[in-house]
Amino acid sequence: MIKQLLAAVFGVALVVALIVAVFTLNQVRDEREDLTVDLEYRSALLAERLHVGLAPSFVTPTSTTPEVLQALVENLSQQERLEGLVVYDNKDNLLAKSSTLTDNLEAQSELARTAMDKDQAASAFLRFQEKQTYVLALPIRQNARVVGAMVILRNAEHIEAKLDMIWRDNIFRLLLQVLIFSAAIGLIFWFVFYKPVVNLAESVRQVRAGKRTPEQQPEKTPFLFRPLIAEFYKIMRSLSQARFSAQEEARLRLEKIDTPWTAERLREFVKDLLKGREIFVVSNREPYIHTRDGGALRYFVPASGLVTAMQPVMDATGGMWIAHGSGDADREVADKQDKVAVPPDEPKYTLKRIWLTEEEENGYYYGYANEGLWPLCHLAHTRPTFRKEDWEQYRKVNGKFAASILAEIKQIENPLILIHDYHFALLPRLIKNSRPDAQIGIFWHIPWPNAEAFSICPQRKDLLDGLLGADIIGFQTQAHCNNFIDTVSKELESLIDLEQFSITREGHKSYIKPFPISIAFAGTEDAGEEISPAERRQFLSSLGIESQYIGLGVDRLDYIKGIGERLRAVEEFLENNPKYIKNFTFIQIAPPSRDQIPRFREFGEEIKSEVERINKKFGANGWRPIVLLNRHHTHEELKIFYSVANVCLVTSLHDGMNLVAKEFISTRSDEQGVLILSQFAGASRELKEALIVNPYHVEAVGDMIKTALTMNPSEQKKRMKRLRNQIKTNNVYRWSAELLKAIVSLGS
Ligand code: ADQ
Repeated sequence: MIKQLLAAVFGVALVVALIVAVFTLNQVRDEREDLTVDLEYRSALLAERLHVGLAPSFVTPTSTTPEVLQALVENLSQQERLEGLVVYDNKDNLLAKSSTLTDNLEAQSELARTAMDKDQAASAFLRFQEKQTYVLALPIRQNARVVGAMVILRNAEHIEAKLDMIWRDNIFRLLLQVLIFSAAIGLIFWFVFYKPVVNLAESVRQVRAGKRTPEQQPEKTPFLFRPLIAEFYKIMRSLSQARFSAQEEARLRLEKIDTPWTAERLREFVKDLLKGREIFVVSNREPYIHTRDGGALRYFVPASGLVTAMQPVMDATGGMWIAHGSGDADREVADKQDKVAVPPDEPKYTLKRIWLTEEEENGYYYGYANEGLWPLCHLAHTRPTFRKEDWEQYRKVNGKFAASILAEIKQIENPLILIHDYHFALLPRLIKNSRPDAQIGIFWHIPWPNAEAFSICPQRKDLLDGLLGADIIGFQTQAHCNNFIDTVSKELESLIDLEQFSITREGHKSYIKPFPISIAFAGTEDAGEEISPAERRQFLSSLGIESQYIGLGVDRLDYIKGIGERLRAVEEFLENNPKYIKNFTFIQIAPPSRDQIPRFREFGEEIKSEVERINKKFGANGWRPIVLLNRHHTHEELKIFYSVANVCLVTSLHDGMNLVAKEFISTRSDEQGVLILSQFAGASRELKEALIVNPYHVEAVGDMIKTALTMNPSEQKKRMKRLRNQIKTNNVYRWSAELLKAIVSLGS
């Protein structure tokens, strides 16, 4: 807006300046002419008078001595206040000159000669003795014969001074005009355009946010915008009606269980379920991260299924999300209580940020959570590291989050709290001890290992006790629930009910239930996603790929994802099926993850050198069997990769669920493409129509790539259809609904 205003002011200033310049040039030209004519006229009269005084000195035989002539010249020059007077005889000899003339008189004598030759006055403006000077030469006649010449020099400085003054005055006037015009434009812009547009935008925003219904168009609207505002009010009323109908429809749909879950349906469901109660969500990663990008304040939503799952719930309840403030501009936008209203463009709920010191983040997040619990829960043969100092930080940070939550729920009866993931195993107990009336659920996104594997953890009893402070402990699969029950029975004194799948400890009962997480796919948003063969070719050639067959892997660069095994399976496949050489390319998207941790960094290096090794082995004539892309890709970008792949490989060594498998399926509205899926990913329990593999069995995975690439289109279609139906029915909106229903229905 400011830019447009400045441009308008600049434009007007330019036009005014041009007009003033043309006008001033004219004025200066006229003024110069007038002043010159005046000077010439006065000089001519003066010259006549001087001629009378000087002519007698030329009577021959001369009676005037050079001294007398000199005295006469000095005298006349002073009398008439001349810059100087010079007298020549008709042979160009200088006879006398005023003593004030010190510079070279070449130009003057030239002018005198011209005057004598032509027998008429000659004049010029000259810069002489650093002054603008008017020089007039006149022939001196005796009896109609030219006997000499006199040259008068007159000061002409006043002409330039006058012209300078005209320029100065006009420039001053110009500045004044620009100032007045700018102020006028600014005021007009503000009151006639900006204010009405801002008011209109605010009305539209409020209607869009559902904060008010569009009443009649206000009587007093600026004349200029009247037609536009009338149209806007019509659109707003339609929007409001459409929203009302959508809500009604969603409410009706709640009754029918066979329709897919959508964000709208979830919103309505949650409103109905919670009846005005607010929800408190806790996670390590925040849903909005603010950063400074070269001076500009920006925010982004981190790529995670969690935000998709929770956003409609938060929209509906207007609750609070408590998370670690990790953005470099997070503090700037938070208020004194560390809170910020989000989504930033259309606030619906509160994000409360918890600040962690570097020591806390290193110990709690990188140390205990990611070097301890992550490898402990994933059976991927990376040894967990349990450092005493990390554990202390983990406890401290869980305590810090607990204190913050307890302060927020102080005034709320039966507060509803949903905690996410392995970063907060101690939190349910810390809250429950202070607030037994709180309804607490925790969802463990990663696998729960078997009891024996878990038993190596020195802090296992504290972790289990911490988790058992929750009313509901959710896992991705039934197998993880079973492992958890076994672990508790082995480690803690408690009462286990296998009918209800509950654990009672010190009088408090926790239910253990599977809630397989999913993605937003509702099966209605897929129209138009298909990619034509020409677009596919063009996209691939932009990556330097000419192959006909494409394999794809999309993972964080994490040792649990089985990327190394997958690359060796590709190697095996090419070795056994040489006709695919130059005809098949495997694209691996793997941006670095948690690379402050040495094992994660080393893993990145291992993958890079594996790719180099295999590419060296098979690569020829510009073709490489593996293309490794290690920058972060947005979900939109990933969709294109999913669409062009003939086969997608998800070969995790162990994985809670794996959303990449589901995202690949949701993108394939063409019902083509094959998913190869690890039996150790939670997703394999639901996605039965995928080609299920043991990722450690590299040869078998290699053979499965061949099976996938040779699968006929009708078989692909049959499998993909079933896979898509499975995700459509069990999408993330349903996941949120089931989880909340379970927590709420238990009571405290
Ligand atoms: P993650 O281990 O991070 O999550 P996953 O479920 O595969 O694994 O992916 C999460 C999201 O990150 C997906 O939306 C995916 O698109 C995105 N993603 C993954 N790799 C990416 C890449 N290379 N570039 C861009 N985006 C990428 C943890 C558990 C999982 C569990 C989820 C959700 O480890 O088992 O499924 O939480 O509960």
